[in-house]
Amino acid sequence: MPSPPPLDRLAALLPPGRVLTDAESLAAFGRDWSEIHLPPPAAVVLPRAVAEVAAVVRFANEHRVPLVPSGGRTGMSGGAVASAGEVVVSLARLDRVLDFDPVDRTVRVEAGAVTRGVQEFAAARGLCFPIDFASSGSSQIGGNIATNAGGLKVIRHGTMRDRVAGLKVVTGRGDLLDLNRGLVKNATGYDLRHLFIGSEGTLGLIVEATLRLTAPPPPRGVLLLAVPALPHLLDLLCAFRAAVALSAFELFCDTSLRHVLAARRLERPLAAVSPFYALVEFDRPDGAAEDAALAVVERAVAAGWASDAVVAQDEADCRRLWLLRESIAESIAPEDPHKNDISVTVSRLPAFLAEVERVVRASYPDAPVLWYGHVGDGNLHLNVLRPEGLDPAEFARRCREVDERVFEVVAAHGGSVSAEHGVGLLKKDYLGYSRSAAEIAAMRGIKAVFDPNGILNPGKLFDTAEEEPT
Ligand code: S2G
Ligand code: ZN
Repeated sequence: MPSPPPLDRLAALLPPGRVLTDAESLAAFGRDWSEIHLPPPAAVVLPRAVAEVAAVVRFANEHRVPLVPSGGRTGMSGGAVASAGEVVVSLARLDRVLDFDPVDRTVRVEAGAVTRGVQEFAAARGLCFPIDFASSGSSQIGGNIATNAGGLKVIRHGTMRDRVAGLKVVTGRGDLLDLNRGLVKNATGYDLRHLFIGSEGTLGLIVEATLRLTAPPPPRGVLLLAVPALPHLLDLLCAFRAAVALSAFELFCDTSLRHVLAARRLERPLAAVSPFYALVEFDRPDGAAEDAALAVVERAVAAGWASDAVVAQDEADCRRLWLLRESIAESIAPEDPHKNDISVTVSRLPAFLAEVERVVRASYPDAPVLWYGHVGDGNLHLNVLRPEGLDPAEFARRCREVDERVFEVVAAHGGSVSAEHGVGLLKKDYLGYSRSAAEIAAMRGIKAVFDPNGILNPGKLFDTAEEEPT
């Protein structure tokens, strides 16, 4: 545990009331949605200007005080938790929309801007910020970028990486970098933007982003298919993709659905119970698109890829069907599930899912396993619920053992042990299943360039040579 920082010197850097040390603030700002409980931070600072962020970083370098960059704290991998008396730097007060350009179709926001607010800002100007997930109402743009968040519409709009046209970061050295400045083309050497996207606060603090917006989507069609088995998932995806302009292709199992129906007191969307469901969203500018989608449904039922379907009749129906998918995480949260967030290339999904199913079925004979995720982009969220009466520590130990077998399957398929939730603390020990020793060494080298004193989010993502346990 580092020696306590000179908080009086820290407080002198910021206006009054922006350094918090009360127990409630320390507890709240020291954790994220990963529910990892570790010693509280030494303090929380709330800068409201880039210059204040830079001053805190200089202070941290001078006194070797570790910092934890913090946004909406909706992370699932412990990337924003305090673990050893760090100072949490919350960007929540750095939350302004700074600029909007209708010609460039970009909006420039501070890192603490809430994702939902940026979506609403764009919509009010006839455009769209298309990155969306269940936590959009509390996640912040800086954190979305730091974890390269994906969410529900990646098959059409990509991840945060594809939406960042410019990025301002304060590096671990205290330098302010103004990267790419919104340019569409800029072939002037390494695109440093992409080093900071997904770096989980280990290279710099993201303070501002220029985000590329899209034209507003046409009216959408949404349908829910009852899917009897996983092997034909790709047939379904490819058939819809060939017939309509897809914007989402999500999967969830009946156990996931049952948790949502119970939590929200909803009726089943289809008469029959099916092992799996696929939620398909597509552009429906006219009836022809809907007819094309319905033709695929008929073909899928005839081929046995699906057994039933319900088609949204209006926007309210679309939201009703989406709620069944979007509510899964919150519906199972009270049971403190063991979460996985794995991905492979879409073409590998059938073989991958079959192998994962074999491992999971053999490893969790008595635990409910929930399958859901963005299978249209190869991302599966496998959540395991603790069996009644099983000791939490024993359950966690068993899950870690099973994770190794699941990650062996992921590695065999060239996949990722963390598709969109980041590595943080939770996946750090498994990084080697997806990144080679040479890659991790290169990442350590890059960390040394931008954060030579190792003050930024130490222990997250990987250990530097100095942090490695002896
Ligand atoms: C989702 C939300 C977090 C989780 O629902 O797509 O990313 O794993 C997840 O439940
Ligand atoms: Zn997800």
